[in-house]
Amino acid sequence: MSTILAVAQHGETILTLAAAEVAKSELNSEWLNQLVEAMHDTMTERNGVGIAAPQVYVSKRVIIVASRPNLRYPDAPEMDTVVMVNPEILEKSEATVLGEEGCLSVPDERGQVARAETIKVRYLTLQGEQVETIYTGFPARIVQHEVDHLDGILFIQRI
Ligand code: K1U
Ligand code: ZN
Repeated sequence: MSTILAVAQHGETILTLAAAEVAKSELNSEWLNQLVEAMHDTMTERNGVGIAAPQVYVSKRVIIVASRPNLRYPDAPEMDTVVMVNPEILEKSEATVLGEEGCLSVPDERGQVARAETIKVRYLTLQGEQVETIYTGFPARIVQHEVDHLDGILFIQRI
């Protein structure tokens, strides 16, 4: 059974807050696994390529990144879905690229946003394993957009 959650919309306070870190005691927990499953179902139902917990009214530092080729980014890599707990962008390339973004919380608006082309990110898996990885291009854009949600920033503030 899939669980589709309501998505917070531009203007709602939850989207302006800095989300709280997930505590060690919450890793591997039933509630965190259920939250991520429901976020995944909601993202898929809305045809998104990413989602952040504050968008479903949970002010915690959890994001999902799910790059796939699309009309705007036909060359985007098809990634296995990545769940990131407490993600931190450790490094950003000086080089930036302009690219179109949309947002499940800002319906009917699209805009060109400059983002670092390459980033190094550190995060925890749902099991608490620490991962460091480098993303470039569209996946890097999605991570930056989703981490912005954790800091209370929407893409329209970057246009
Ligand atoms: O966080 C969100 O609101 C989801 C958002 C993620 C995102 C899209 C594009 C660039 C960065 C981050 C979406 O999935 S919007 C819908 C979408 O699939 C899409 C929109 C514009 C360009 C490419 C894809
Ligand atoms: Zn968004």
